[in-house]
Amino acid sequence: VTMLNVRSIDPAAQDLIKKAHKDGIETVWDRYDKQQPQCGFGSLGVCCRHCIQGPCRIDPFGQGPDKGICGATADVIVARNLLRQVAAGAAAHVDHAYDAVEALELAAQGKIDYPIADAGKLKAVASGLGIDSEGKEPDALALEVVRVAYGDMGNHHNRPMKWVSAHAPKQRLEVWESLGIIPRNPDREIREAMHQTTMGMDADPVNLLLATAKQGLVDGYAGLKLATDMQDILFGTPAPVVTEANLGVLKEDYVNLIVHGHVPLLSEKIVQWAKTLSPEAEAVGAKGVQVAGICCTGNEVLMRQGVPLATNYLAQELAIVTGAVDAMVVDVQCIMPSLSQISSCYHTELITTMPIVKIPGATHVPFALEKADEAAQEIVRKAIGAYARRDPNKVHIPDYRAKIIAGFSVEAIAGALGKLDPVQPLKPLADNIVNGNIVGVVATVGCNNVKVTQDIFHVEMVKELLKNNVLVVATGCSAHALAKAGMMNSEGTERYAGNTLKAVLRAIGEAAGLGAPLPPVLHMGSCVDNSRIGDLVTALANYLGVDSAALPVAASAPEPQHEKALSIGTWAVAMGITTHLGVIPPVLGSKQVTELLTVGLAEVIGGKFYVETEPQKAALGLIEDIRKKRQALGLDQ
Ligand code: NFS
Ligand code: SF4
Repeated sequence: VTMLNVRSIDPAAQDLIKKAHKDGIETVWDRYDKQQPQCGFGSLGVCCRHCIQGPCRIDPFGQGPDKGICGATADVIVARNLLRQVAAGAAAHVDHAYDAVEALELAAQGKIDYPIADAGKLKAVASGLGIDSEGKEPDALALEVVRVAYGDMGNHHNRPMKWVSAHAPKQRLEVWESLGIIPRNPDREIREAMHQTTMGMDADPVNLLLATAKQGLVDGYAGLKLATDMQDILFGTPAPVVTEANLGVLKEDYVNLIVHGHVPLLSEKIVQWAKTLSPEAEAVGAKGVQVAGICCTGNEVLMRQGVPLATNYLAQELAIVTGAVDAMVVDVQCIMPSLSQISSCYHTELITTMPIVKIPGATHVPFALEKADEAAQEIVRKAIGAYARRDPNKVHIPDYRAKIIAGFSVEAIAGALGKLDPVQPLKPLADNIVNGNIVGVVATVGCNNVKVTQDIFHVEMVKELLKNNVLVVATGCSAHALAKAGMMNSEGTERYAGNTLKAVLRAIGEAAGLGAPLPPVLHMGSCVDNSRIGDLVTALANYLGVDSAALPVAASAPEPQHEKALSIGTWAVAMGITTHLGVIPPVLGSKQVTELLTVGLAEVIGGKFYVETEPQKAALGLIEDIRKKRQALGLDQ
């Protein structure tokens, strides 16, 4: 889906790509061109470097070697590579979640300056885990919750993780149990995946794919769900906020500070200190400090603090090309190393913060929970200091921004629906799905990928879904794309939603007191917040008394790039959900693995991957899948 010579459909990005060329800046698209042609073996997943007798590669045309030196076939090599990728994605999310658990522990012990913001969520999480919160102070209760989380992280027995058994749909637990894929302890499972895929281990593609499915569950519960729960307790459960998206949110007369990465532990502090230190910005002639977000850290502070979105993954470099970004602070994941070279061409201070993410050329301000306020102040002051060095001749802020309503946690959705039915808040949604006003729900998630014209797949596919009365919920860089395209506001409902969907969104909007329809795409947060989508699916399944695999619900990562997108997708498939990918992952070198992922898996686990590289076709394919599920439930004749 690359439109000839079009790198992006985002007008701000288009504008800045031109400026990058004028300024002599090399971007991700230029480097992509220099990589052409990309290796065919790698693209098909048939190269192996798991031991140093290799590298080995299989000839996909059947004329050269059909086995690696040790005898591994294409099926084995592809399946092993996939398992490692999914395990790496899960590792990133589990590491993120672990940091959040640690933060909650230290907060509850009073050792760090992070007050527990949401005692209500704490109680809800505790009760989900079977902990009685009666008469307990939040700090004491939080420590009990933390103990369960650490219990999962350090579980040395063969019992299932509590975070899984407490939160998964009941029918799903039975399916996973029968397949033997319920995780015990995330670190152990990830370690086992590395072991299982090293030289001379598992040579059974089916067994390797089941292990991959298990990693999906590690990701979904020990990563996404755990991280979101901890972060909501610490920083609050999102509620609707109104702001704007796209690089036009940067302001010429303000200090512009961008937060980029994934973990809100530091960015929450930065948002707070940017307000407090605003007088210092005024002292250097700026009107204040404007914070804006890139990637999932951006989504986190958007959802809870209403901070505007700057842009998504593929345009991170272009933010600096505006010449108006005084500082960009990064934490973990999806951070292009090129940011350092590009910021050196402008006045931008690039600041790394984490011990496992250092980039030569960037300033490193070490972040530790115990000294979070100090680090945040230092970073805001660096941004203010850089403002004076800004070169007005290099500044160009493209004047594009779209109004957005975000903050749709499950709690917020239930709150809005509760205006229609306070006793059973899910009933209005379920009823409208059952009667067909809402044909189904599709979650669009994941990244941008340089192989696809930026944002085009997200936007074009979602247009088609909305037109066909499918409600869309979004997270990650997909949410950014749809926000920038004007699909997260009430005008978007009038413009894009089919008639019956529009009527439902109008009714909910009126009842919720918005005075306008609910947006047709609900922003549910960052990539770890895919747990919120999981919670919504679980709640709907429980409400209707069916397996999540039976629901008229589908998922899509239209432009996936990261291993995390694969691990999230694997979790969705394990939930029994058909999961579309708009970019082909490196598996086509094995017929058997490809067949299992797209067909065979469905027989055992209920969900499957669906690959389609054309947006309209993908939308129609997902709708067809949803229609089949409706029929099976007896909703459509
Ligand atoms: Ni998700 Fe978020 Fe974006 Fe992809 Fe990267 S930011 S965790 S991985 S690129 S959506
Ligand atoms: Fe080659 Fe086997 Fe070693 Fe892989 S593990 S590099 S296929 S010999």
